[in-house]
Amino acid sequence: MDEEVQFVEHREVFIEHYGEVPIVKGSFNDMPKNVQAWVASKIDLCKPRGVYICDGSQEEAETIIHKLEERGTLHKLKAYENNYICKTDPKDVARVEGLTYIVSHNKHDSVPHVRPNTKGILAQWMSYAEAEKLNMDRWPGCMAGRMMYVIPFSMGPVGSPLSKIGVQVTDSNYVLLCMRIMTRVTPKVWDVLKKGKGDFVKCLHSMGSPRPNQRKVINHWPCNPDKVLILHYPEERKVTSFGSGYGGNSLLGKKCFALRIAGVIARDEGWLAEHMLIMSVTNPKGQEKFIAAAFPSACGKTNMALLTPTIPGYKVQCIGDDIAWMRFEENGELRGINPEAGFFGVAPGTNEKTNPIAVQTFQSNSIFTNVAETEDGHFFWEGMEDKISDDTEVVTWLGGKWKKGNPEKAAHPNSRFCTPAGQCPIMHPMWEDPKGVPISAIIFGGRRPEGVPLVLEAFDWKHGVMLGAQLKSETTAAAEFKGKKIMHDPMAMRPFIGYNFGKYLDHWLEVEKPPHKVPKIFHVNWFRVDSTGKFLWPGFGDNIRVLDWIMRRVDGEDIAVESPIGLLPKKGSINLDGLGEINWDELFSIPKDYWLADIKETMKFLDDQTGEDLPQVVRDELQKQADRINAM
Ligand code: GTP
Ligand code: SPV
Ligand code: MN
Repeated sequence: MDEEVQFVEHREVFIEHYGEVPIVKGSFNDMPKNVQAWVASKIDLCKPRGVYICDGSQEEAETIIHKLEERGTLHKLKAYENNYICKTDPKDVARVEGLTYIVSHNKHDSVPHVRPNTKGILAQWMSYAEAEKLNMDRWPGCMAGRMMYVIPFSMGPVGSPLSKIGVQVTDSNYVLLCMRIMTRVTPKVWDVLKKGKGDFVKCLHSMGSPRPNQRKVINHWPCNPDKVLILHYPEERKVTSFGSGYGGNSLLGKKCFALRIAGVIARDEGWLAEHMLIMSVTNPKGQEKFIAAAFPSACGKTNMALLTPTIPGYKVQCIGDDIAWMRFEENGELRGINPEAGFFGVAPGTNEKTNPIAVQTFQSNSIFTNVAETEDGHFFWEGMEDKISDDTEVVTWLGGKWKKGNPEKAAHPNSRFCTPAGQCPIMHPMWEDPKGVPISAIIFGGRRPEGVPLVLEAFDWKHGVMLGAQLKSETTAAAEFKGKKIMHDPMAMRPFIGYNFGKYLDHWLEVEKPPHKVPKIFHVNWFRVDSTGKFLWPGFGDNIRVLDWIMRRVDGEDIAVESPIGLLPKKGSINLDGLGEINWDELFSIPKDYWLADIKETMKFLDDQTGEDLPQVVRDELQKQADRINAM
């Protein structure tokens, strides 16, 4: 028995009170012993005024919402049923990648051997000693005067062999409300833990704003921007996140657990935890395929997962919009689940034309963060201008007055809707199937205004892994970066890697072994522009045309031609009926100068960033690609 467990048993007399701290809801005793021990140690550390053990019930949601409304953190959007708006401190609006670290005993378990004078961007490492020092300056007493919520949750359907369990401790009830939407919050996970080995991922979160307030609280959104620190301890399956209440920083089931920690578990157990949507497409012949797609943050996963086809006879159904856990079955088939239970989607740009399914999904029971509001209680953001008249009064995310034509942004570019996936009208009947769905194709993509064709197919798995490794995209508002520049985002995982990226590529290469049947890999780009800056491809619902081509390729149809960078569609093999003018030649051109410069830059980037850890197979694939481009 470890020390923490002994400690709790010693104190069992204090159940319903832990020391001086009342358990205001739930029972300590109902939790598995190892959870009790861990929570106890966090009470001792954070010194909350009470402990609230969540049960996931509707009544619980109502109580918390009521509290947050009273305090002013949440505000009801009166045009809808059970929709709320929340505005954060303007200093807490996106993931903070610069303050996100992996802590491990051996540095190179976490980060690759970069070449001299290179700043690694594929995860940041911190030593245990440094982490301990920074933690001591943050955690002791950080929940003084606040309630500590204990959230039992499952990533994936409760009890599925593909699912994993977490417990999040947080002092933010906004986080609790979002976790209830994004994950499966239920005390049933206690039973799963008690029946099984008892392993759970430990997720500790605090806004870092003890009472009395040291810092002026803005928008009823306590946080501590100067002390944000998000640490992952893969060896202990543990996350600690301090100072921010926003999205991926605080909903710890999401990026911290389901990608960074799960990535390490997946490596150890032989599966894949990826920043991917999963969707199903059924063609007019009634043939269905499941497709997984990895695009960097704010590059179109939610939109594609909820796509409304513009060509007749096609049906799209959604499994997940952000994260995929995928495992090879004994028969070699790759099957995937969506570990999440909700969508935390980018609001701006979402409207009845671009994403009608998302709009239908978040008509009720949803939380909108940093969007604007119209005078009659509707949400509003950029891309919804058609919905309001010239004199509709809008209150911006910053609280200012706004009318159509005002050049300022009404909503923050990273404003988000948080909505239950179960409400989505096109969820696939198998979306919660414990066995997952069979994956037939994997797609990578990014925002590439220049040079990169609409779609191409990898020659084989190894080439596909290289295509994933060389993924790049224009920066977006999902993280703290300012301005637009093309940035490498290998496998769409740059901000979410939990271990040495070279080893991660090794892992991807290793899964191609008998009896595993690896899917075909593709690369797409919806964002290429012409010389006037206009998108060459209409995107959104019309992306079904590209998915149709991909499905036909999976079936082996002869509709591809070789190019130096992969297999391109034969001219005319993508259905463009009813689209009007599409400049095929420009959309698929591969300018030699561009690609020569690009492959050179990519080779240097991957060599600088992963050094000796870059798998030789990937080096060879890069070299072969460079040779093919040279010979163009
Ligand atoms: P995260 O939740 O950050 O992981 O983002 P995501 O990958 O789910 O991106 P999302 O689908 O929310 O799209 C982000 C932005 O890209 C939105 O503003 C969309 O309007 C825009 N977008 C999505 N798909 C397309 C497309 O096919 N073409 C164009 N031009 N824009 C798109
Ligand atoms: C992303 O940035 O990829 C997101 C949003 O999905 S967050 O939850 O903030 O990570
Ligand atoms: Mn994402």
